[in-house]
Amino acid sequence: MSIIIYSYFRSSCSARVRIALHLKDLSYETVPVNLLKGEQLSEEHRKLNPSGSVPLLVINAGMPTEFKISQSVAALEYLEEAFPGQSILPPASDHAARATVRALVDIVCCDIQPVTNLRIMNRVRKLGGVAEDWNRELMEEGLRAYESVVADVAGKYSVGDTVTMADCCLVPAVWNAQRLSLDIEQFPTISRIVENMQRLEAVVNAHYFSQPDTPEDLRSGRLLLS
Ligand SMILES: N[C@@H](CCC(=O)N[C@@H](CS)C(=O)NCC(=O)O)C(=O)O
Repeated sequence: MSIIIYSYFRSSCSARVRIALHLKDLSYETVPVNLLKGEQLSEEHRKLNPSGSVPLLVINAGMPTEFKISQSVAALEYLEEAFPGQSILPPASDHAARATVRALVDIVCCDIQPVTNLRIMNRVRKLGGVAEDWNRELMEEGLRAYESVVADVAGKYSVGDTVTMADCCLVPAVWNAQRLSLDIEQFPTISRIVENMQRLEAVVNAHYFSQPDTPEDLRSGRLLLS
């Protein structure tokens, strides 16, 4: 079996899936798609992923069973179901905890990322707006909601003391917010969770600045295991 991820080093949606792949100790190949060059919108990429985005996960379990997953949350759910290893959801019997994890995933993946995506930033600019301000405000609002939920349920990570897919989604969202100089310390629980996550090898390996397509001048900013 082989796993290929079409990915861009600084894509938060790709990083979610990379973190999960590493947590589950799965080896994979990266095919870089340069979002700044618009490669995601090429006919060739759209044939693979009609949404014109990354990540795209291609699972080849031997012909003719190759299949593609073109949405990152579906990819996380697939990895959880298909590969036992380290679980990224609470036990199936804990319905409440699973629902909380999924609600947190949705805060990031429905309320924050889609409205701050590159294609939206480009549209905001076209309409005369300042895309960075737009993004900062929406990220702050979304992370505030995340903080209120985790303030009640977090342990070492977002829901208790075990890493879940919520954490896989949170960490890259915070990296993006930090890039726009959003003060993350205003969210003490999120700050603690991210600090704990960044101690994991899986997160270090999935970091923006350690990818095959990371430009040389950014590699020195990669996370290091502490
Ligand atoms: N709902 C999709 C969103 C994917 C997405 O928007 N990916 C971003 C990178 S994080 C992208 O490819 N953006 C390119 C663009 O906006 O043109 C998922 O979760 O996979």
